[in-house]
Amino acid sequence: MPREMLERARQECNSWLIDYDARKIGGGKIRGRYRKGLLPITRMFDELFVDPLLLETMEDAFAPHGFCFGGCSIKAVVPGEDARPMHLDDIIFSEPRPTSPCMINVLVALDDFSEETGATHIVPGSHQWERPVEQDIDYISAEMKAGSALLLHGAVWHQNGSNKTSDEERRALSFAYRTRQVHWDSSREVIDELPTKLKDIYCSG
Ligand SMILES: O=C(O)CCC(=O)C(=O)O
Repeated sequence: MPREMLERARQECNSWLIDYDARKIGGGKIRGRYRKGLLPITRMFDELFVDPLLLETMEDAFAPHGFCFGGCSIKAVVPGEDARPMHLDDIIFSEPRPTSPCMINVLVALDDFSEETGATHIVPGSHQWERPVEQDIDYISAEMKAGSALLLHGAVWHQNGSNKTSDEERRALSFAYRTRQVHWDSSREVIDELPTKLKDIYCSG
């Protein structure tokens, strides 16, 4: 993410985030923060969604069926928040899934991702496995500096790590591209407001 966009995002995203019950380390609930459906709220990231290198990568990953843009959200992992269960994102599409990946999630770090702050855990090679997701399994941590991006194949097993710090939030912008083979509902009003290049790749069913 360009530095200027990163600075603005870090400042402005706090006013977008809303509270929800997240899992607390050791059990119970903690006040988590997230926001789904950012497209109606800001035009700040439109340029990023149509970044030529990203689009080229998606062309390759989703060939020959083509792809579309599937929306954007922000999620914070707050101090004391536990890891989410290990999962894969393609599971939201019903079986049999027409292709793999059905989606690719791009996670841009708005704060540094470290093992302490809850960097994403990834199980290498799991996108090729057909067995159910296991929780107790070796993983690698996607530690990265703010502004860096992680591309998650829809079938790869992953989870956010737990945030073991007392005062360092780990926020991430997350946006997805999906195969055109899967139907997706979207709101016409939002689509009409998008810049042409983004509108062209927005999932319209
Ligand atoms: O926030 C993270 O590190 C992982 C995000 C995640 O699990 C997801 O988008 O499905």
